[in-house]
Amino acid sequence: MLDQLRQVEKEALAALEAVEDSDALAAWHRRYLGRKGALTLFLRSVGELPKEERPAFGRAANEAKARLEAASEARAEALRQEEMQRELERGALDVTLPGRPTGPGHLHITTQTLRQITAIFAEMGFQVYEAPDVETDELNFGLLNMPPHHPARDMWDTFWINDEVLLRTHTSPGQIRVMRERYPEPIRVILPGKCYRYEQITARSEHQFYQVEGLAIGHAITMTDLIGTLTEFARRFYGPERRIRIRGSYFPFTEPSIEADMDCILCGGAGCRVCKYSGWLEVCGAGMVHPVVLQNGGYDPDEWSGFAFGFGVERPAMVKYGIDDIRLFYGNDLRFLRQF
Ligand code: FA5
Repeated sequence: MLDQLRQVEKEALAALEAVEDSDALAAWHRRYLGRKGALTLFLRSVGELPKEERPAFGRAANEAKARLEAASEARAEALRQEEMQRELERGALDVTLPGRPTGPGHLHITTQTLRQITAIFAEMGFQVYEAPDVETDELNFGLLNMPPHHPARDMWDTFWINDEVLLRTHTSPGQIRVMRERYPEPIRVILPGKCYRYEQITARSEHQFYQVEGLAIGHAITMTDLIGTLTEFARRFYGPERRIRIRGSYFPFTEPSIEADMDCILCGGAGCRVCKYSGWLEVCGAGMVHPVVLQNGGYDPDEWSGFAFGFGVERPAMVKYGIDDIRLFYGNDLRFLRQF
C-alpha cells in the first residue's frame, strides 16, 4: 500500500508540472485531491488495513496530501506570475505611458484674502505678528480685562483642552503677547490667525474661522488714527468709494469701544438683501486699548495709548465675492474653490 501511495504521489507531482493553466489545475485537483481523487480514496481505504498498519499508513497518506496541496499552491502562484508576464508582453499594461497630469492648484480663497489684507496693512506700516491658536484662559480672557465669571466671557465659548488651556476665541490674546515682547517700543502690528468658537454652524458662522487683529501703541495715538486706518483699509479692500460709519459698542478690552460699518458694496447704501435693507455692512469691532490691558502688556497707560481692531476673514471675503454661505469655504468642493 505504501508503495502504491508513493507511486500516486509521484504521478501527481509529474502531472502538476504539466499543468499550464487554471482549468488544468482545477482538473488536476479533482483528479488527485477531490472527493473522488486518487489520494482521497487512499485515505478512505485506511479502514481496510490491518489495525497495526493503520497509523503509519494514515500518517504517510496525510503527509503526502499536505505535500501535494503545497505543490498545487506553488503551481497556482507560478501560473499567476506567468499570466501577468504574458499580459505585460501583450502590452495590456503599458508602464511607460505617462500618468494623467494633475493641474497646478492655487491658493485657497482664505489665503488669498489674508494676503490681500496683509499687503494693505503692510503699506500702512503694520508688521505681521503670529500668535498661537492654543492659548491659556488668562491670555484669552483674564489679561484682556475679563476675570473669571465676567459676563462678557459668555459671548466667546470655546473648546477647552483642560481647565486652563483652550483654543483661542479671537486673535486678541496676541495683543498681550506682542506688547510683552516689544515693550518699550511703539507697536504697529496685525495678528492674523485661526479662531475657534463653540457655536452653531450656520450660513454665516463656522466653529473655526480666521480673524485679523490690529494693534497700534504709541505716545499720542487717538481714535482719529483708528478711524483713518479702518477707512483706508475699507477703501483699499472693497473699493475707493467706500464710506465708513462708527457706532458705539462694548468690548472689555477697549475703552471706548466702537463698531465700524461701511456702506453696502452691493446697493451703495440704498438697502438690499445683503445689508438686510440697512444700507450698511459691519466691518469690525475696535476701540482704544483699555488702560488695564495696556498695563497687563507692560505699557504705562499714563504715557502710552493705542487702538485695536479685530475682524473676520471669511465674512469680508463673502461680501467682496458675493458668497452666501460660509460653509463653502472648508467644504472642499473644487467647483467652489476653482472660482477664486
Ligand atoms: C472679537 O472677536 C473681538 N476680539 C474683536 C476686537 C478686537 C474688538 C480688538 C476690539 C478690539 P467679535 O466676536 O465680534 O469680536 O468677532 C470679530 C469678527 O470675527 C466678526 O465681525 C466676524 O467677522 C468674525 N467672526 C466671529 N464669529 C465668527 C464665526 N462663528 N464664523 C465666522 N466669523 C466669525
